[in-house]
Amino acid sequence: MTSIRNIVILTGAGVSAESGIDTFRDGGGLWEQHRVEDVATPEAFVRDPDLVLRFYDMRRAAIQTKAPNAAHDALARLDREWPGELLIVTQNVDDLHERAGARRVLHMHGEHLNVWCTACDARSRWTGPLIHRPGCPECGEAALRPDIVWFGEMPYRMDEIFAALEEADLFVSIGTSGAVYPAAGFVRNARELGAQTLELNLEPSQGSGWFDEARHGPASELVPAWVDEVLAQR
Ligand code: BJW
Repeated sequence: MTSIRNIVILTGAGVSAESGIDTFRDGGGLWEQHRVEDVATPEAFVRDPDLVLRFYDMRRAAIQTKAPNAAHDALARLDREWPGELLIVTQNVDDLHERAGARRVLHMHGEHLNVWCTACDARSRWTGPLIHRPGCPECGEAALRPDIVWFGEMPYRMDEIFAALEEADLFVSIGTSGAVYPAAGFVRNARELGAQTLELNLEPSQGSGWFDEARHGPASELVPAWVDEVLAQR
């Protein structure tokens, strides 16, 4: 590994799989149990809000019973100890990076434990259900929706992500299938901007061929080993 200072890490559902949170596209994953267009689009929310709210109430409750695994712990250690710039861009809507202690985390697809008021535009922390149409903590209107980026909506904080990619010496993608854009395109953006690129995933992702190096296996093994390696060459 040549000298690196600035790191951007993209994480996906595979990082949380060993914590017991379902991925989307693996066998038995969420999209085998639910049609995307029924639960993860703004049109679905207009068509059948009860179905969508129940789906997210169930998952919001479930993530609160899960705990970070060795991959989250290792990334939190890297965040604490890495002296250069570091940004963990996560597609995950759970809070396991933060519960492991990571601070430099950006949730590009939103967060289960936030709600977004479509009346006053406020975002608030929320741990309970939404199915009974509670009022917004800020304005009182019963206009809350999950603060999740659905298909067709713009992911969050893209300017910050691209600014970090421009400065990155190393881009690492962990536990993501490379099926969903714009995140799936970050490896190509990073390469064009001059970064080295590394994939850590259970199996080759859809974009595996774009990475300078790919290592395959469970995140709970690959990530701690890679973090040891990168911290050793500080
Ligand atoms: C392990 C493991 C272990 C398992 N260890 N690994 C046609 C072409 C191109 C793009 C489009 C198109 N038509 C539409 C689009 C755009 C669309 C899109 O990409 N669609 C594709 C399906 C084609 N994208 C959007 O709409 C996005 N918005 C957008 O593009 O706005 C316009 C724009 C333009 C330009 C710039 C910026 C913006 C919004 C996408 C929103 C995604 N939202 C979701 C759902 C949230 C709701 C919810 O949570 O219910 O976010 S989709 C779902 O997929 C979720 C995830 O964050 C995302 C990515 O999934 P992820 O994390 O990769 O999970 P999996 O399951 O796919 O993969 C897991 C991987 O882990 C696997 O590889 C396993 O092998 C591995 N693994 N165990 C290590 N133990």
